Formats: sequence, structure tokens, C-alpha cells
Amino acid sequence: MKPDFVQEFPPPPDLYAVDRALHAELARRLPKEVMAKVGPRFEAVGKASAGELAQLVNEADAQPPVHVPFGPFGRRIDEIRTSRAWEAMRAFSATHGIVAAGYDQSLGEHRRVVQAALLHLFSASSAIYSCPLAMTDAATRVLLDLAPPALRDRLVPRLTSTNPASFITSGQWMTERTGGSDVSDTSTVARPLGGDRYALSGVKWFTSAVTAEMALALARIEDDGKMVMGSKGLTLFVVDVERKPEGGLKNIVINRLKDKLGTKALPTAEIELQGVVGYRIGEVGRGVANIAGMLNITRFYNSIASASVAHKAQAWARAYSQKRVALGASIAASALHARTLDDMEAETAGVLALCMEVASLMGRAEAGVATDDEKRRLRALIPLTKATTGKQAVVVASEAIEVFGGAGYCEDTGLPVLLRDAQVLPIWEGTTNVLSLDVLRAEKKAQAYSAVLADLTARTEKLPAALPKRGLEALRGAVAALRALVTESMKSGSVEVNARKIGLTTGYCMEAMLLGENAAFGGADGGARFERFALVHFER
Ligand code: MFK
Repeated sequence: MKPDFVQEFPPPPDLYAVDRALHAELARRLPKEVMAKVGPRFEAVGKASAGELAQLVNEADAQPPVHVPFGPFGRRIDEIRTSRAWEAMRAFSATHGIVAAGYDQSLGEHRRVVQAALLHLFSASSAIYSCPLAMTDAATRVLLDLAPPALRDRLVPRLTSTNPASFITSGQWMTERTGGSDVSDTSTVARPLGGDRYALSGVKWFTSAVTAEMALALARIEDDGKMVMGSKGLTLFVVDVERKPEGGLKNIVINRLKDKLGTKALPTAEIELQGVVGYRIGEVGRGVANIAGMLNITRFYNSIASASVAHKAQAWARAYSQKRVALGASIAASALHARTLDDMEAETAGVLALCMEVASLMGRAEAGVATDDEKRRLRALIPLTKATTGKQAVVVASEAIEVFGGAGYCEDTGLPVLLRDAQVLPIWEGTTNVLSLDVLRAEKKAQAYSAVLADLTARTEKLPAALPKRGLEALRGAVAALRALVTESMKSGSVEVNARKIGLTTGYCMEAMLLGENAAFGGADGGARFERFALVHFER
């Protein structure tokens, strides 16, 4: 009997120091000179994850934003009061150049891999500040691709600034009361004011990061009382969110903040646009195609947020297992428990590997060196990766909480937030089914899925025979079964009903193949991670 026993509770570990899978990815994907330049940045964010960010994330989650609609004498002020910790997350992300890294020309084609590593180390300790960063990055991409020079040059330097005093964030105003998946019934109207200026009016139903200084919005132009209905009638606009000197937002009313399952620190609002000025960007009626560029970036961020939460959850569970004694021994020494931890680590490594493949392709595309085949693969891999990794993040976060037993279920450990925040990842920026259908859209338009399947097949064949045999056989069997499922679905006209199964299976096969390649490249213990992943997913 130990009446005074109190379990020692480890703080979250330095997420860079303990991330063997990330080290293997970086060794494979970054040239030595790039690594020498950016390595200290990874170390700094990793250290913070066990220090200042670990404090800030608890504080931010415990102090959710408050909406103050009216001042003491009834004036509309629409203040969103966020916590000191949330503001500190903003400054941290600017200083560490998380958005900026994606546009750092000096990193060449490696820009998105460097950014993915920084975000992977930050997101799960950021109280989901990665959400405003996703929209900020996506707005940057869209402005660079579509905005007239004056607008672009006014906003992009601030969206990509590493100075917290000048860094601004962007929102994304797309979802209305009709829902997020189908934007064709968007009812926000844009009335011409002359030139590219329009007055936007309507209700936006899910506007995350409502404290952003600008937003991209979809609206339907009404000219002389005429409007084109459906998604072909939508156009994209940039809105400056301005505060009036006497309080309140200029031509925007905040109706309320959402009461969400998780992402508590993130202010997500329902807002009403009352003639706010929007600058049209891109062609009239091409709003959906134009905002798709934004979705591709936010889906990339969502995928890395999945890798991040899975990594933090499993690394923390492992740290705890080394401290916890039960049934007379350290639980880490139990073969069954060690297997569970290894499976979680392999799952997480798979998520990261797929994210890094996308990061690598995206960096190459943006640096102008991607081949046509790589661009096609990127188009299909973005939705496929987001769909697969979102599901995996929830599973790993849930397993990690279970490792802590009842303590993991209690708020004061800081663990439940991981699961709550993970649950948004399969929803935000497209549900699993919507993304599976997007893979079909990409296939119809550019045979993008076929390019992924051909690449997966060829690279699986090329994996060296020296890899663990059972894992290799399990993966090759899974790829053959996937190809048969695709052929059979096409023959029987059941591609749509099988789209989710095809998408997720492709995601798992890609992850296993990439882990095999990493192991072949030489990452320590990579072979074991590859085999665990393949056996968990594919061995019957
Ligand atoms: C972090 C915490 C957040 C807090 C909680 C948040 C909870 C969630 C709240 C939300 O609502 S998040 C928003 C979720 N919604 C989405 O992510 C959108 C999901 N729907 C889609 O992705 C649809 O596919 C889409 C609206 C983009 C298109 O639907 P349509 O109207 O049927 O478009 P269509 O005709 O298929 O495509 C129009 C054009 O866009 C085509 O080009 P072309 O006209 O040149 O042929 C498409 O090829 C192109 N396109 C569509 N998706 C694309 C794309 N191009 C490139 N990449 C893509 N992904």
C-alpha cells in the first residue's frame, strides 16, 4: 500500500527532439545546406512546444473569446475579446515566419516542406491558431495569383510579415446558412459601386478568425436587378475589415460567436454584411474556381494540423508511459502496451509522410519546377490527404487519451482538448465524402487520380526487397486490391458510391509506400515503422 502515492505527470515533450519520423523526412527531403539554415528554426519551435506554448495553449483554451455586442450606453461595438494567450500565438507565428516560409523564394522548391515542418511543430500547441494561419496563407496565394498589383502589393507583404506589429491575418467568408459543402445557393449580393468596388450584403454563417483584418468572400453580383443563379453566378471579393472610430465594424455586424465542440480559443462567428466594400478579384462568375485555390491551401494546412495533433498526442502518451508504473512494472515495458505505442507512432509517421509528399509537390509547383504529372498528382493528393489524415488524427488523439486512463479524460491534464480539436479536422474545409467527390472531380477534369494510382503502383514495385517481408507483401497486396476495386467500380458504374473507400485506401497505401521509401532512404527504425503501419492497415 502506498497511501501517499501521486502519479508523476510529464509535461508535453519537446516535439522536435522526440520526432524521429520528422527527422527522417527532413533528412530525405531537404538538402544539407537548406537544413543547416532552417534547422535552428525547427529547434526553437520544438523547445517552445515544451515551454511557452505549452503554457499558452492551456491559457487560450481556458479563456475563450467573448463577443461584446453593445457598449454601456447601447452603442453597437461588436468587440471580440480574445485572451492574452491567443494574441501571443499570433505574435509567435509571425516571429517564427510560419506563413512567410511558404513564400520564401530563397528556399526554392523546399519552401513548403520547411513550412510544413514548422507548422507540424506549432499547430497542436497553438490552440488552433493554425486555422487563421491557413486562411492567411490561402489569401496570400489567391492575391498573388489573381489580384491587381496595387491590392496585392498593399496586402501580401503584411500577410507574410515576420514582424508581429505589421502581420495581419485573413478570414474566409464562404459558408452561408445553406451549408459549407454546397456554395451554389450563396445569397450574399454584390452591388456595383464603380470600377472593381462592390457593396456586399448578406449573412455569412461560419467565419472563423473573425478578428482578421481582411477576408476573401464569395458573393453574387446584382447589376440592374439581374443576377446569375447557381455557382456560375459567384464572384470572389477581397474585403478590408475596418473598425469605426466610435466602435463597431464598418458595415459588418457580428450576430454571435459559435459555441463549438472544440477550437474554443478560435473566434468563429455568424456575421452580417451590410454593404461592406469588396474589391472584385478574378473574373466575374469564376468565384468558385478562384476560391478553390484558397481551399487547396487550407486543406494542406488542415492535413498538417492532423499530423501535428497525432504527433503531440502519441509523443505525450509515450512520455507518460515511461513514468507510469502499474501491476508492478513500468507500463512502457509491457509488450502489449509497447505495441500500442508503436502502432500510434507508425500511424502518425504515415500521416506526416503523406503531408510531406504534398508539401514537396506544392513547393515544386510554386517554384515553377513541377512536371505536368506532378501537378496532376498534387491536385488529387490534396483532397485525398486531407480526408485520410483528418480521420487518422481523431483515432490517434483518442488512443492517446486512453493511454492516460481516467486522468486523460479530465480537463486539467490538458489532454481532452487534443481530441476536441482533432474532431474539427475531418469537418473543416470539406468533409470526407465531399473530398472524396473532389478527387472524382479532379479525375474527370485532369485524370489526376489516375496519375496518383500509377505513381503509387510504380513506387510500390520499386521498394527494395530488403524491407521487412511481411510489410512489403501486405502493402503490395493492398495496392493490387485497390487497383481491382477501382477497375471493378468503373465497370459497374459504382465509382461514386465507392469514392470514400477508394480515397481513404489510396491514402493509407500512399502512406505505407512513403514509409517504405523513408526506410529505404535510411532513417533509423524506419523499417519497423513501415512494417507496423502496413500490418495494422492491410494484414487480414
Ligand atoms: C479550424 C476550425 C474551424 C471551426 C469550425 C469550422 C466548421 C466548418 C465550417 C465550414 O463550413 S468550412 C467550409 C467547408 N466547405 C468546403 O470546404 C467546400 C466544400 N465544397 C467543395 O469543395 C465543392 O467542391 C466546391 C464548392 C469547391 C465546388 O462546387 P461546385 O459549385 O459544384 O463547383 P464545380 O462546378 O464542380 O467546380 C467549379 C470550378 O472549380 C471547376 O473549374 P472549371 O469551371 O474550370 O471546370 C472545378 O474544376 C474547380 N474546382 C473545384 N474544386 C477545386 C477546383 N479547382 C481546383 N481545386 C479544387 N479543389
